[in-house]
Amino acid sequence: MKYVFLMVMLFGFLGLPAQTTSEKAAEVFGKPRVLTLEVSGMSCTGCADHIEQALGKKDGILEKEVSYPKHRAVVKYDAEKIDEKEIIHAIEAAGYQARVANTEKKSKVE
Ligand SMILES: [Cu+2]
Repeated sequence: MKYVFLMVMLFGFLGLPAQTTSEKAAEVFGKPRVLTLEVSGMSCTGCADHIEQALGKKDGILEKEVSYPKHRAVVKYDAEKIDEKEIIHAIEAAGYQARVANTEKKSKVE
């Protein structure tokens, strides 16, 4: 039981500076948010690269990771510069379909 307590202490200690860092990032980047999209229309890993390039040209995209096998795109963006609609539109303009994945939308299920 002492060991568990020690682990909690350790995680608490490690978690604190991580939070401070993300708060600092918020000041620099505005409002960073993460969007997970289900992407259809990809037929190879080249398609995933193509979408990443298209997203890279958009202002406000902080990080992007497109997976062909998972049919998924995870985009970190600055909500003050770009919104979900524009991100989806950029993917559609590149020739694919995208919609918000259910994973982080639990509140909408209620
Ligand atoms: Cu392809």
